[in-house]
Amino acid sequence: MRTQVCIIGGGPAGLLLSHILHRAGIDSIVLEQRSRSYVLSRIRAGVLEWGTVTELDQAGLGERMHREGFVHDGVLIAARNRAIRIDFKALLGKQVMVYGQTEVTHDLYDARDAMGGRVIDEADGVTLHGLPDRPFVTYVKNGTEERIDCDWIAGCDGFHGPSRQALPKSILKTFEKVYPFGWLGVLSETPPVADELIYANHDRGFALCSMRNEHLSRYYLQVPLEDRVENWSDKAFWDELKRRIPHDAAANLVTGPSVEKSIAPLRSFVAEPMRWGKLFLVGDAAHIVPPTGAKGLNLAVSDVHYLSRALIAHYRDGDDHGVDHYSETALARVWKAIRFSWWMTTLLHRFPDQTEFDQHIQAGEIDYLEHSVAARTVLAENYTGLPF
Ligand code: RFL
Ligand code: PHB
Repeated sequence: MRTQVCIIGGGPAGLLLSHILHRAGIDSIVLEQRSRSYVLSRIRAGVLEWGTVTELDQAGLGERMHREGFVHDGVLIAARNRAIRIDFKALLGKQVMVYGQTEVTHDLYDARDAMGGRVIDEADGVTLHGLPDRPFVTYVKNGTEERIDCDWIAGCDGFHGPSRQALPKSILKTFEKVYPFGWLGVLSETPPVADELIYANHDRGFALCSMRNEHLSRYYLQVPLEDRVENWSDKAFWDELKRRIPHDAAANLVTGPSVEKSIAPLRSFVAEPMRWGKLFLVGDAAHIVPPTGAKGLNLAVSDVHYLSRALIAHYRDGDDHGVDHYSETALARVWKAIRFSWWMTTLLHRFPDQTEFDQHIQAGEIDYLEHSVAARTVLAENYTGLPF
């Protein structure tokens, strides 16, 4: 087989890239290791920056999002039984969209199907060859090895995929910070506790109240890294959540059976460069942020924004400026999101080795947020998303 762009990974980054390229007349094939039902059952992100909303709109993918998503004007940062409202709309005239990654992925698969896009699922043993200059990809489907020749490879295969590993050690530089805790997440078919998200700093650890729609809520608790889902009955989860959020929210909380429960570790990670010859790294393949800033999916979309424009300029105008500068352009935005996500994580969590000094700094920072419009504006500007 032959295509212009071989895309490894059928998550949001890979599917969106394939879709935007297709609309510009550029051919691609997406290779996904998992089954479609598996990809569509993963519960992940919930908050879209407005830049992400606009990108999806421009790709003709926004119809259901605008019908079923929820536009939020702000979030609440809670500590010591008080809630500070970060009013994006009043501070900056900006908003975010609450619309689950599962739904975004659904819309992307539907759009790929409608245009006859080639997405090959359950592709095993995907291997990159011929880099940096003469790329091709092999994989195994139904026991048969297949080969795809291509002009470019887009590595959209997440943190554990093979694309980043294809860069030689002499070229690849990685930066990592692993946090000493994880997030225990619960999805429940209950109404959200509040109209907006609540990020809670508490002596017992961080908690987050999020949502998918009027009947579906998503909650998270900071837990020790070595903790297990089996240690948490639904009752234990709800009891602990009530302790960590403001009393009035706890009094409003509607509990019910969990429909999903999982633990995710938190890390910050960046791989540089994001391009090596004919290989690009996109989304989680190149960088990971802790979920506290709600940035992971949004960064995947901004990478796709830069790369799709670069490839369109390459094929349409023979202009390689975007391709040549993809890595530095994407990384400039990535590092700002890495910084913000690290800052939100540091502001809101209890660290096992936190000294009294550290706790006073944290309390001072939250107090500053409460009393400074400038501080709230900085948070709002980063949370709603820096420009592409
Ligand atoms: P994905 O979604 O991981 O997709 C990569 C795809 O590549 C496939 N793959 C392979 N395919 C072929 N061959 C191989 N060898 C392969 N190896 C892997 C995988 O099966 C998969 O389908 O990466 P992508 O597309 O870059 O998208 C990134 C986002 O999924 C991720 O950043 C977000 O989910 C992060 N995230 C959040 N982001 C936000 O913007 N806002 C949020 O509110 C938010 N909350 C979250 C999150 C992530 C979380 N977890 C579980 C990590 C909350 C949580 C709890
Ligand atoms: C979610 O709804 O899953 C969610 C929302 C905001 C975050 C992280 C996760 O910061």
